[in-house]
Amino acid sequence: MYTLLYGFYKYLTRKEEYCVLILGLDNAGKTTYLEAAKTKFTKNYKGMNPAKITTTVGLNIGTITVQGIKLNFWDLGGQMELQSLWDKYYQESHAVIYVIDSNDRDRMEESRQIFDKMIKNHLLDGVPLLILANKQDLPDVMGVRDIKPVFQHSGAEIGRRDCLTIPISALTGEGVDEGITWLVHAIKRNSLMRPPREND
Ligand code: G3D
Ligand code: MG
Repeated sequence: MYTLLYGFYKYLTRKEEYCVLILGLDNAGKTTYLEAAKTKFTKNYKGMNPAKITTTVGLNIGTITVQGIKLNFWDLGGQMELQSLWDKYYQESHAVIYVIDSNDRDRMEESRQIFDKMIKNHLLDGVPLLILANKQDLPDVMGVRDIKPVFQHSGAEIGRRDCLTIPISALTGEGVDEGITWLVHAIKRNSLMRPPREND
C-alpha cells in the first residue's frame, strides 16, 4: 500500500525537465543573463554580484522552475576554443538562447558567423530560438531593428521553428521575464518533437 501511495505521490509531483543552451560570443552577457533568470524565478535567490562573475571556462549550469516545469540552463563558454564543444550539447537541448552584445559593433560580424554555423546544424532543426539583444541599458547601442537584419541573413535556417528577438538588459533584468515566459510556451509547443525528460 505504501509503495502504491508513494508511487502515486511521485506521479503527482514529477516535473518535466527541459534543457536550454545559452550561446553567444564571450563577453555577450550569457552568465549575467543566467544569474538574472535565476534571480527572477527563484524565491529568495539573492543573485551573484555582477562584479563577481568571471569568464566562463567550460560550463555553467543553472536550474529554474517555471509554470511547473524545470528548465536546466547550460551556459557554455563562448571563446573560440570552446565553441567547438557546443554541438556536443545540441542533440539533448530543447531550446537555444543566443545572446548578443548590442554594444559591440566590432564583433557583430563574428557573432553572426558563429550564429550561422550553429543554426545550420541539423541537430538543432525545429528547436525554438530566443535571440537576446543584450546590454540595452547602455547608451547608443544597436537596437533590435538594427540587429535583426544582421541575423535575418540566416532566415532560411531559422526556418520552421519558433523564433523571437527581443531587447534586454541582463544587468538590470529588463526583458528577462518576457523571454523566459515565451520560451516555456515555445518549448511546450515543440514537446512532441523534443519530449521532456521526466524527473522527480
Ligand atoms: P559571457 O558569460 O557571455 O562571457 P558575462 O559574459 O556574463 O561574463 O558578461 C561580460 C561583461 O558584460 C561583464 O562585464 C558584465 O557585467 C557585462 N554585462 C552583461 N550583461 C550586461 C548588460 O545587460 N548591460 C551591461 N551594461 N553590461 C552587461 P565585466 O566588466 O565584468 O567584464
Ligand atoms: Mg560566461
